[in-house]
Amino acid sequence: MTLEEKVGKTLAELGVTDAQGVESLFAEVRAAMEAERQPLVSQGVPEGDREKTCKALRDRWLARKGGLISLVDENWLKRSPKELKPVVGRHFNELRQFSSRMELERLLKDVPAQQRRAVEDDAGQHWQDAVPIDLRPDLTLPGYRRPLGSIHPVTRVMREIEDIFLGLGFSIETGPEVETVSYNFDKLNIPETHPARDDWDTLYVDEQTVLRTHTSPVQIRAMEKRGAPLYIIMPGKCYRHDNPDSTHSPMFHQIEGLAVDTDITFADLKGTLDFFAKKFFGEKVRTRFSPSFFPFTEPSGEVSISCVFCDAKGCRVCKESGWIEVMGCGMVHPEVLHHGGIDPEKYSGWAFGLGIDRYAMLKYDINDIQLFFQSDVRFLEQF
Ligand code: FA5
Repeated sequence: MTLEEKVGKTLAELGVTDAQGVESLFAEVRAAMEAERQPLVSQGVPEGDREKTCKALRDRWLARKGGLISLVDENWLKRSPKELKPVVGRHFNELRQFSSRMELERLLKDVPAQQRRAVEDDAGQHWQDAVPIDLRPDLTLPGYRRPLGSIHPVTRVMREIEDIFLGLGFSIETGPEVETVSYNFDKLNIPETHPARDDWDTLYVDEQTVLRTHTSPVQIRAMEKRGAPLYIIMPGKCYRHDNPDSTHSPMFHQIEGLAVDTDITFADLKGTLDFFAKKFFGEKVRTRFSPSFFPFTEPSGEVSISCVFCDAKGCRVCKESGWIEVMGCGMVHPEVLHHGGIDPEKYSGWAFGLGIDRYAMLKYDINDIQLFFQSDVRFLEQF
């Protein structure tokens, strides 16, 4: 039986004969009233229809003639049996109070205006959501932007250097960061008693194992693995017992280069490294080779480039010298070739090693190496 049908009958016709029956009947009416009002309050009504909809609801419930409350009054209260009248009267009064929410003024206040938007579906039909406008996704807004990471400046420079040598026909080799003392020192012609060992002293894992101090041990590993001829570069992390300051980090990156073949001369080394420096720092850059010492190369040298900041005129970066030292290099020591299983009578080679972090500092004019390792997004997002 619908609510309209129920309020059209007397309590006796509805079979309600006691207070409990009366109570549940009135509860049903209140629930029905709320069920009609609540969706409008939460979802709103398009502005153009709001007044009309609210008025229709008000009239349905509160109209003097034919409104549901009037019918309750007529058929349930006025025509109730004498013994039920007090209880029906009490529930009716409560219902009257409850139904004040259906007054037009109150409805217009509680029911919000809905901005009706026509949405066209795939079939080209227009439809309107039943979902309140403020809960619907606004499809015209741009999507969520997930912050994209960027390539770390050290990685960027590493790749740039790799690309230059890959273009020259070199290939990439890698080796372990936790290295044996033998590969890190002995096979590179740095015996335990050699004073040069102190320069590269490092973090020992145990007596025979170190965190490698340079990428040079990969030279030996690659010679052993691949033999000659060999044209390789070896990038990776290195570790030293260095206190952190603006140019030193206990962990840093190097890239090593090695060419082994018949008839390799110092001229090949000079030509290749000059080409590399011009590719990396710019065509205007000049290179300067000066003597140095590394136990694993003979002769050994240092490569400097004309200062890219002052065009070799002298500035704070080049310490007024006009030159910046950028790598160590030399002809591979015959003893090292021998340790790598390559015949030094037949083959010769050159090698170089450079600090990638310092190259990144030069490239991007960064004055503190620590910035690379602090993971500060404000710094990193600039690259
Ligand atoms: C070497 O490590 C040699 N193995 C390089 C080499 C290879 C020479 C092959 C000849 C032939 P050196 O100790 O100078 O060399 O280090 C090379 C570069 O590593 C330095 O020029 C510097 O750029 C970088 N470097 C060294 N220590 C640190 C550190 N603590 N923090 C940042 N960079 C460093």
